[in-house]
Amino acid sequence: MVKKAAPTSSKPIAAASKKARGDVRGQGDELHQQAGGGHPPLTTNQGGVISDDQNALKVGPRGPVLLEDFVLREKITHFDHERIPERVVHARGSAAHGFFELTKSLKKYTSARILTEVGERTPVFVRFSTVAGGAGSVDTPRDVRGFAVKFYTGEGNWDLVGNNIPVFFIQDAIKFPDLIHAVKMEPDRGFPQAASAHDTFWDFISLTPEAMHMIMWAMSDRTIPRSLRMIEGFGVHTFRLVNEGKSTFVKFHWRPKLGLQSTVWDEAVKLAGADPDFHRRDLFESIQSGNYPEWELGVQLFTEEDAERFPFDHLDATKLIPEELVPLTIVGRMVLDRWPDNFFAETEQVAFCPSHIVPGIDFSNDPLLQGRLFSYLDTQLSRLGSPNFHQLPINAPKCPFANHQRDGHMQREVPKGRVAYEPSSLQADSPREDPRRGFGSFPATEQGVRDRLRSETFADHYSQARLFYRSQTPHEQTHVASALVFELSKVETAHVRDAVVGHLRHIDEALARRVADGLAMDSLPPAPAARVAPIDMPVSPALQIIGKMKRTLEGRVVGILVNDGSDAKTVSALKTACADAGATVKIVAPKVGGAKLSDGKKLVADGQLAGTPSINFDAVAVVLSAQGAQQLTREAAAVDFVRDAFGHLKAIALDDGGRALFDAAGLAPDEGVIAARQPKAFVEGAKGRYFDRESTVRMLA
Ligand code: HDE
Repeated sequence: MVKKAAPTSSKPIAAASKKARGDVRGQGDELHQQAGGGHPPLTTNQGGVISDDQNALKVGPRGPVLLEDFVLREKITHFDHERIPERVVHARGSAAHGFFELTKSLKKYTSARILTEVGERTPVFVRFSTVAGGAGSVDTPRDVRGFAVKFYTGEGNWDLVGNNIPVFFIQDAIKFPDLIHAVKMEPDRGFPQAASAHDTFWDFISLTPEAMHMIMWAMSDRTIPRSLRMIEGFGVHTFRLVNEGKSTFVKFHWRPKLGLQSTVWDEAVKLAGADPDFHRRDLFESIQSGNYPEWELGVQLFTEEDAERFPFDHLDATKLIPEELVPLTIVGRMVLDRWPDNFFAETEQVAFCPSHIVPGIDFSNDPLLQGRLFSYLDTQLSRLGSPNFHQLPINAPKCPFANHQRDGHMQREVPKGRVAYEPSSLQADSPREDPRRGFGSFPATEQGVRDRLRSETFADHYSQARLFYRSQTPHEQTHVASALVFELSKVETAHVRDAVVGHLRHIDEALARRVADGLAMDSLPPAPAARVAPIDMPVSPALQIIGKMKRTLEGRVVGILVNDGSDAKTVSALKTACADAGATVKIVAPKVGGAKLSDGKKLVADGQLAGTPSINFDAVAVVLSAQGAQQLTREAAAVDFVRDAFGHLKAIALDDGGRALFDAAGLAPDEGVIAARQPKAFVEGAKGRYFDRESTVRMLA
């Protein structure tokens, strides 16, 4: 037994005694390996080379650590300060670099170069986010998705900070803190995280009729997207395009090349457990594999006179402009082709502000937008801690920029010269205004009473909610009703549930009845008084997802479940057919090392069965030998693999072994269950979902 030295011995610790115990200096038991290439020396932040980064400076091997150890203190202190406040909303996000390319000039309407020069590419950084959850929350709650684009234009940065839904909950920015306090976790209990299904949210909503249109969108499948690559984006507010003193109103839209697609609710719930990073991983993997996500930029252009004829106010952010009323013109495309090098430096530190605008684009009087113009700069100051956040590489314009702002925390620039003011006469190269090239606000004439007012034209809260609901396919209407039942079933306070159902009566009486029935209400609660009776607008199929879904396997993922003995030819034919149709194919096996197929060769798995449920895929194939199937009927993860794929309305290819597993799951085949020996038929089936199956697997509202 080694005798331990007294830790506080007053005697100097002799080198000889160290040696006797085998204590070593400058290294320990770590197994450093050469990663190839030359490793640069590890240094402190002051550039001093560090000799030992594993052992703190001590008095004797078991003695106290010395305060003098500046290497230890610097490392720990920096670590202690690694976190910055997360965003108060939209805390969880994923982002990527890319470019925007104009395909149609808007020269007639705007002087903004980014919208006038066809073929010119502008670098962009785009961050997608959920709204309510914290930075560490999951990717798939029912929530609005942020869609924030920073264009690094030659005329300065333009931030189009949008969402995947074209309207918003409230009409005036002064209500935003209340909305967010209501949806975030409740202050006394600290839950629920990333969920609107609780009393405070629905209490606020039930007392805020203007939210009803947005509620229809929030309860639709828009808030449970399959992939961030398959969402639309909207600037939401009306903006202006300005050219030679003339203003045209504009709404901005992003349209995904892969089409819109959503999950089904049960899938979204299970994804939260199976892969909390589902959307981030999907975006990362698609970019890393060269399948770059792409969107078209569309604009709706209209004049003041057009706007006067709309049966709603274009300055009200709870209203959209149906495409059937003002068609969309596609003017460009955006491609995301580079994942950030560092999550914190880029995705976390990027600071979007709707007030970042370029000459030729201007704001409207939308009171929600006007409030946002203040909020974002303000929040960046507390989140990033310095008014110099624009100097961070991800935020800095890529065009030259100079002014007389000085100093402040973390100033990175070293301005030269005596002059930090204007007017000045002392320095030839000091920056000056340029009335010709500089931003000029559109000189709109404004007049009115100074008061806390709301326009009478903002008073219709139900017509567009009705428009949205009635424009949906029957399947989508069912999803809205079921989502309302789910959310309100989590609301403990009966009068809040009643109040929400009361509002639904103004939207669609049948919807109100479905939801009331789903909540086992004995009778329909009364509808609240409405200041303006809702009108019936012509339905707008452009508001659907299912009706607009692209039948394609591009950008989708197909999972093939195999086991030892699976037929190699069938697996290979399915793989080829799916890959040829543009899908990514992943092999799932009970063991991650793979399975030995019928040809005696080992097929390496991309995922182990227990950790790779069918929830990860858009369609699945199950190819098993008789013996393999027999084994897997006793494995819950395998039974769930087919049961969930079926329940989530996916195409399923089965060979005889796969069919045995399917039968063991107690399922009855339908047209979406396809013979594995018919890969072409499977590819066709896998291009969509089988919504007609839904009523056979789920009791829906
Ligand atoms: Fe935001 N919003 N918001 N918002 N918002 C923020 O800014 C705010 C609104 C949106 O990926 C915050 O940097 C107010 C509408 C996105 O970094 C904050 C109001 C739309 C992002 C803020 C709104 C959005 C934010 C929090 C009501 C769609 C994430 C962190 C007037 C058009 C950007 C931050 C990113 C983030 C305020 C309403 C989109 C606090 C006051 C409407 C995509 O400034």
